[in-house]
Amino acid sequence: MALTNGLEVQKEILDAEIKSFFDSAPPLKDSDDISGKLEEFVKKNSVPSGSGEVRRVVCVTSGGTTVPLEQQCVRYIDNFSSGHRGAASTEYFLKAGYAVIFLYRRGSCQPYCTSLPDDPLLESFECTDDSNIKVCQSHSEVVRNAITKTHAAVTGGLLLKLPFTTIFEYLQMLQMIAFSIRSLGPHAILYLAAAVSDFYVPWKSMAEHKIQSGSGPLDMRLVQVPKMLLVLRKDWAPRAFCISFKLETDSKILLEKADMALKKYKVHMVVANELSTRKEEVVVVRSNEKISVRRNQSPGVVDVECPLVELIVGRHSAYIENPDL
Ligand code: 9Z3
Repeated sequence: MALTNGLEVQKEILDAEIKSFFDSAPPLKDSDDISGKLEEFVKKNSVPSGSGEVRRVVCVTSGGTTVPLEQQCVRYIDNFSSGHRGAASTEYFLKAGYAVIFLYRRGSCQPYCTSLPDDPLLESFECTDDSNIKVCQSHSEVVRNAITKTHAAVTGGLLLKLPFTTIFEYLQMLQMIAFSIRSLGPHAILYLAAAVSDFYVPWKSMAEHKIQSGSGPLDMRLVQVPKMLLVLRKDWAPRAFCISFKLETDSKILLEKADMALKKYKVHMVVANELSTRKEEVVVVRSNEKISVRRNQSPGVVDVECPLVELIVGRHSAYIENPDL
């Protein structure tokens, strides 16, 4: 009884922290537009296909959130995430027949675009005369692939791309998405590959204008971002198949931390990865199994996300069959 009360008190504190985070966050500028797009997307993908199959929907989060230091933001804290994991995974989920809500950091990697050159516009095209531009032969295949596959997925209503920049935008949008996919029950997946800031400056205590230099060291207090994973699991979308990611730089603590996250947040799966080897290997951690997933070295298979998504689709199918297991 005492323990139950203790947990209840902890949950109440967390709920209060989360409420305060959302209440004080700057409101999303285009929230009506986003909810309209989400509603339409989920509605379209809720209709069973001709074969009677219900379409599965995955929300892939991708790239890193920023932490603004000024309300009229000149400086911010950022992180390393390129968004490659999220973009590549989106391609494999689409290939597996899922509809994808791609919640991505503005300017980060995009599905079907990961093989484009670093400066796609300048390196892929050339001007043939004053009025004509053509794709360079060397890049025509990847440009064609990027354009046709993206357009097919978006116009077919299978890919909804929603950009974020700050931690405030990311968490507000994640909550909106979780609420909108609730109705899909176990057919939905939350695949949380975005690198989310652990600390932030609360909007109310943030300087309004550019912080001035010249008066010695900068003294600034960052507070912990409330851990939303638990409420995401319990309250926002309790029946969705939930996959979080754990990143560490020290391989000695990685699996232990992934295990802790699995138990603490009650997600269905934690994908553990180490910064330096994240493109080669990840470990899928579940309550009853730990599976190492490696990038296939054979030519033509380039991403670790290919076998990772394949494994997830299998586990998701089992979950749909029996969500209580
Ligand atoms: C990941 O661990 C992703 O796999 C990466 C992918 C960000 C490493 P890239 O975008 O890299 O392809 O360059 N994402 C989760 C990172 C994170 O913030 N995890 C939190 C933590 O480790 C838990 S939610 O504490």
